[in-house]
Amino acid sequence: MAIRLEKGQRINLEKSNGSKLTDFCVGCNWGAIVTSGGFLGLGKKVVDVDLDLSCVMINMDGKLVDHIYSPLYKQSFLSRYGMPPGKVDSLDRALHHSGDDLKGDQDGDDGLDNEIITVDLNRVDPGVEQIFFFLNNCGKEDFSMIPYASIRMYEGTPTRVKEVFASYDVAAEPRYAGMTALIMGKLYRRNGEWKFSAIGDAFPDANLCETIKRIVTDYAK
Ligand SMILES: [Ca+2]
Ligand SMILES: [Ca+2]
Repeated sequence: MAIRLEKGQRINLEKSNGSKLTDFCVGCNWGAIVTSGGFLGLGKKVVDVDLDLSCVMINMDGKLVDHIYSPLYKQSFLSRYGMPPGKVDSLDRALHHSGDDLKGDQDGDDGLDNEIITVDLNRVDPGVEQIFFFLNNCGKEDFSMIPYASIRMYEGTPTRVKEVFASYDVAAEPRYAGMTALIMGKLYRRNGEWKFSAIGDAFPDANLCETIKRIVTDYAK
């Protein structure tokens, strides 16, 4: 049975059969915004939602050592924040991003994740102590308008879910008004073992560079 994570919850990566979860996907599923405007609800309009699932790797000194975010971010924008170009693989090749989804589910929840980062914990560079996963919205919408957004850890591949280990859901709620970034959670080492902490904090960050700065300043130490 998959664990339904609560905000602030910390879990061991131990499966029900006692073995460790080391090879898995971190996937994010979300929907486009459907408005039923117009006469008699005709003229249904779908507003694309471009969320970006990204992650940053932090060493034991709390320093940013690696990142995965969309290569579609313009370098002229990133360099204003001193950030390197986006990429889909971590330097140690332990993590890989499936690619940038620009729209979200158009016809309701398809049950599949729109952006996925595959993780092989056995390959993570020994210098990496924490891996933060976060979401940014590239459009004008905030998380009170996006119908659903969830993050989950599962075994399988980006196109085939074998077994869900844990999930964390963010529903469209008024308290997310103005919030465009979500720090979803982190993998972290404790006494040589990897654990996961569901953070679930929302922020009105204008872009992912602001969120990365926030993670390094407020969360990584
Ligand atoms: Ca995206
Ligand atoms: Ca989906």
